[in-house]
Amino acid sequence: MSTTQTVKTTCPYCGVGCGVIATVAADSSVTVRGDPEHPANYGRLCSKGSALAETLGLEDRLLVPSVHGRDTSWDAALDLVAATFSATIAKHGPDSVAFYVSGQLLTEDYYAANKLMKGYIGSANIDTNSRLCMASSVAGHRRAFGSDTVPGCYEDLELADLVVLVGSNLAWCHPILYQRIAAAKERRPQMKVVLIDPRETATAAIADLHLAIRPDGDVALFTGLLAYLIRNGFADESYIAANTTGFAQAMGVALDLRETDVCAHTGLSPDVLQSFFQMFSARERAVTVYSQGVNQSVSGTDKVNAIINCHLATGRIGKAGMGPFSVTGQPNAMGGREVGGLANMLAAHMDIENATHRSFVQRFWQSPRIASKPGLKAVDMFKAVDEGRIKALWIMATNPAVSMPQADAVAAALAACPFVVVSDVTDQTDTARYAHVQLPAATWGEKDGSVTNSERRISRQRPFLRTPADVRPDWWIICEIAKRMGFRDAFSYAGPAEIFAEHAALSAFENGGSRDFDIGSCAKLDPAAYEALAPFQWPRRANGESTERMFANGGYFTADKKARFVPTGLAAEERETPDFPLTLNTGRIRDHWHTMTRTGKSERLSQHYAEPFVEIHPDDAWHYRIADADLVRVSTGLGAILVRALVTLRQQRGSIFVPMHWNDQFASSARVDCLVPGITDAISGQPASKNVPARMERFIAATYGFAVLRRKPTLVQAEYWAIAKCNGGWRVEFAVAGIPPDCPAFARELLGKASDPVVYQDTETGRMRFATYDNGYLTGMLFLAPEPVAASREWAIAQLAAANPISGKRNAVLAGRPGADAIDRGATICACFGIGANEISDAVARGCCTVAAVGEATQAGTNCGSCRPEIKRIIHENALAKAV
Ligand SMILES: Nc1nc2c(c(=O)[nH]1)N[C@H]1C(S)=C(S)[C@@H](COP(=O)(O)OP(=O)(O)OC[C@H]3O[C@@H](n4cnc5c(=O)[nH]c(N)nc54)[C@H](O)[C@@H]3O)O[C@H]1N2
Ligand SMILES: Nc1nc2c(c(=O)[nH]1)N[C@H]1C(S)=C(S)[C@@H](COP(=O)(O)OP(=O)(O)OC[C@H]3O[C@@H](n4cnc5c(=O)[nH]c(N)nc54)[C@H](O)[C@@H]3O)O[C@H]1N2
Ligand code: SF4
Ligand SMILES: [Mo]
Repeated sequence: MSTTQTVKTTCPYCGVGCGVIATVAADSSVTVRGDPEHPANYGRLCSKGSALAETLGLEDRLLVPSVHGRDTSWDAALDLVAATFSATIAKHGPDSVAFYVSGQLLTEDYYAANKLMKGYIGSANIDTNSRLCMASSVAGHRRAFGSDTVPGCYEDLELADLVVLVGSNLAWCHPILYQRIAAAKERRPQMKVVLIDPRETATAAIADLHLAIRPDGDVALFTGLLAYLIRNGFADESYIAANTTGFAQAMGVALDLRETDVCAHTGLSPDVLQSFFQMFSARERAVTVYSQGVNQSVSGTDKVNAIINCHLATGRIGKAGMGPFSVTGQPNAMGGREVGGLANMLAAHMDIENATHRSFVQRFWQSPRIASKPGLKAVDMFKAVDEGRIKALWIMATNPAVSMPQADAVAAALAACPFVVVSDVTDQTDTARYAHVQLPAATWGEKDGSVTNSERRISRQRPFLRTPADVRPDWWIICEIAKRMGFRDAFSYAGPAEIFAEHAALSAFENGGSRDFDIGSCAKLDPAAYEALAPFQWPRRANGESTERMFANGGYFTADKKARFVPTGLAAEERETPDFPLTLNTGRIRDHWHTMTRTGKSERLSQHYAEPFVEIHPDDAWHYRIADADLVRVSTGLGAILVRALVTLRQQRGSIFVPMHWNDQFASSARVDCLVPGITDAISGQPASKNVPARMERFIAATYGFAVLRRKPTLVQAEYWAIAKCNGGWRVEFAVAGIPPDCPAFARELLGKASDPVVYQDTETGRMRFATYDNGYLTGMLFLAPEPVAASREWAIAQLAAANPISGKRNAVLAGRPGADAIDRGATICACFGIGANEISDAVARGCCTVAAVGEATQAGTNCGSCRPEIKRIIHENALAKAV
C-alpha cells in the first residue's frame, strides 16, 4: 500500500462492540482510534482497544496448514479433514463427530459451521464457548420471554436513575459501558449505582452501595426483592395482568421466604438488604446489568429469572432507562446465538425441539437432513470425546485446554481423540498441542464479516491488513470442507456478503413477526451495500420496522404473547466440603483477554499484572501463614496450581480469587480451570466457574528469582515460573524448591551461554545478582534470593529499555533499585502512559485529590480512562490514611 488507508471496523474484544478506525500508513504501520460515530463508544476505547495495534505482529502466528506437525498444502489438509469426517460419519453415524466453536467467530463463519452440522451432517453436536459464558442468560430469557431477547439498549444505562450491577466487573470487563455510566452519574448526581459482588472490585469506585454477597446468594436476594416489592405495593398490577402469566406462583414462593433465610443465604444484614430494596423500589427507572457472577453458577438460570421477575413485576422493561440487561462477553456472543451456534438451538433463534421450526429451517436450506434433537453441550461434549463416543472433533477460535472446566481432563480427552482439527490464528496454544490438523485462520484486521454486540447492534468488521499467503478466513475453511464432504451447492458462497444475506433471509423466512430475530431488511443486500453497512440494531424487518427496546407493551414470543414468571426460592444448598474450606472464585483482569493469545503480545497490557496471582483476605493470609508476594499452592480435588499471593481487603474472608488468563505458554502451573469441576446449571448446562471448594498452602522455595532479558526466555528450570513481555524484552519470575540451584550455571542458562555477566554476590544473605551487556547496553539482569526478590521491577525494565548505553554504571544496576536521582514508579496502573502506582500516590500526596487533577499532574487516566477506577481508589486510600 503506498498511501494512507483508513478503515472503519469493530473491536475484537468484548461485547460492548466499540467502533474502531484503523489507519494503515504508507510504511504499513497501523494506528487505531475510537470511531466517534459508532453508537457503542462514540470515539472512546479502553486499554485493550487502545493497544490493538500492538497485537497485530506475525510472531506466534499460525501461517501454514499442518498435518501431524508437518507443514502441508491447503488441498491436502482440507481433503484429509473432509475425508476423515465423512468416513467417521459413514461408520459411526453423524453423532460421532462434533464442532466446538466460539463467540469470537464472525456471524458468517458461525452461520456456515452451524448449517454444515445441523443441516448437512445432520447432528446438533455443535456447541460453543458461549456455553461457558451466556448459556444461563439464554435459558433465562427463553423461559421468561419465549425467546433469547435482550430487551434494552446502552442508552438505558445513561437514562436510568438506578443501575444495579450483579456479578459484573464492568470497570474492567466492559470498560466503555462503565465509563458511560460514570459520565452519566457525574451529569446527574441523583443517579445511583449498586454493585452486587462478593469482591470489592474496581467497579465499586462508582457504587453508592456495595453488597458483598455470599457466593451464589443472588437467587435469594432477588426473590427477597420480589417479596419486598409485592408487600410494599410496588407491583404493577396492570402490566402483570396484561402481559404475564405465572405471577401467583412466583409470588407464593417469594412471600414464603423468611427474612432470616434471605440474610443467611446472602450473607447480608437486614439493614443492608433494606437499603437495597428501598433504593430499587424508589426508582422506577432501574436497569439490572448482569454477567458471569450470575451466569457461571449451578443456579445461573434461576438467578437470571429471579432478576427478570423483579422487572416484570414492576413493568420495568423495554422502557427508557429500565430493564434487565445481560451484557455479553465476547465480540460476537450475540451473533453466535442468532445463527443457532448452541447445541440446543436452531438457526435464527428457532427451537430445535419445535417441529415447525425444524421444517422452516430445512425447507429454507433445502438440506438433506435437519438435526432433530439437541446435541451435546460443551461439558458433555468433552466427556463424550473422553469416552470415545466422539471420534472426530473440530475446534475453532477457542482454547478449551485452558478455558474449559476440568481442563486437565479436557486435555487428556483431546490427547486420546482419534482426530482433532484446530482452526486458530496462533501456532502454539495449550489446545494446539493435541491437534492432528492445524488450520491457519485469518485474524482481526484481515477478516471480513459482522458481529452483534450486547445491545443487539450488528456492526461490520472490515479488513485493513493483507492476509498472509497461506492463511484463510474461517467461513472459507468451513465451506471448503463442506464442499469436499459432498455439499458443494449449499456452500458455494462468493464471500461473506452472500452468507450474511442468506442468514438475513432465513431470519425473515415465514416469520411474520412471530420470531424476535428478524433482519429481513438485509436479505437482498448486495456486496456493495454489505461493504457500506452501518451499525444497526435488530429487529429490522423487511418492511423497515425496527425498535430500540422490546416488551414495553408485552408482545412476548410465547404462544399467548405473555411473559412467564418463574418461581425461584433460595437456590443452592450448602455443599459440605471440610477438606476444601475456601471458595475459589475465578474471572478476569483489566488488561488481559482470556488465554492471552492476543494481549500477551502487548508489553503495555502485560504490566498491570505480570504474574498469575491469588487474592486473599488478610485474615486468611494470617491463618495460612501467607505473606503478600509469597507463592501459594491452590488446590481442589482435581489438581493444584502455583500462583503469587496478593493479600487484600477487597476479598471476603473464606473466599479467594484467581484470574482465568494464565496458561502453560506464560506460566509453569497456573491454568485455574484445572481446579474447576464440570458441575453445571441443570437447565443451561453452563459450568459453575465462580464457586469452587478449594484449599491453599504456602509454597516454600529455596531460591526466588526475577530477571529481565532482551529475548524470550526458552528454558526456566524451576517449580514456578511466569513470563511476560515488557518494554525492551521479557520479564521472568521464578522459584526453585529443594536444594538451591548452582546460581552461576542458572544465570548462564537464562541469560545466554556466551554472556560474560557482571556478578554481585552477598554471601551473608545468599543474594546474587547478574547483569549482561552488549556494547554497553544491558541485555539481561537476574536477581536470585532466598526470599521473594525485592528489586524494583519497573526500574529493572527501564534499564533494559534504556535508549543509551549504561556505561560507567555497570555495578549500579545491580543495586536493583533506582539511585537517589530517580524515582521508583511502582506497579503500572495507567497502561497507556506507563504511569506507576508510586507516581500516582506522589501526585495525591502533593495535593491532587481528584482523578482529573492526578491526570493533569501525571497524564495517568487521560487517554482510555480504564485506570480511572484505580486512581480513584488510590486517592480514597490516601484520604483514609490521613483520617486515621
Ligand atoms: N479485560 C477483560 N475484559 C473482558 C474479558 C477478558 O477476558 N478480559 N472477557 C470478556 C468475556 S468473554 C466475558 S464473559 C466478560 C465477563 O465479564 P464479568 O462477568 O464482569 O467478569 P468476571 O471477572 O468473569 O466476573 C464478574 C464478577 O462476578 C463476581 N462473582 C463471583 N461469584 C459471584 C456470585 O455468586 N454472585 C455475584 N453477584 N457475583 C459473583 C466475581 O467476583 C467477579 O468480580 O468480560 C468480557 N470482557
Ligand atoms: N475458570 C473460568 N473459566 C472460564 C471463565 C471464567 O470466568 N472462569 N470464563 C469462560 C468464558 S465466559 C469464556 S468466553 C471462555 C473464553 O475462553 P477461550 O475461548 O478459550 O479463550 P480465548 O483465549 O479467547 O480463545 C480464543 C482462541 O481463538 C483464537 N482466535 C482468535 N481469533 C480467531 C479467529 O478469527 N479465527 C480462529 N479460528 N481463531 C481465532 C485465539 O488465538 C485463541 O486461541 O472462557 C471460559 N472459561
Ligand atoms: S470496551 Fe474495550 S475491549 Fe470492549 S469493545 Fe470497547 S474498546 Fe474493545
Ligand atoms: Mo465469555
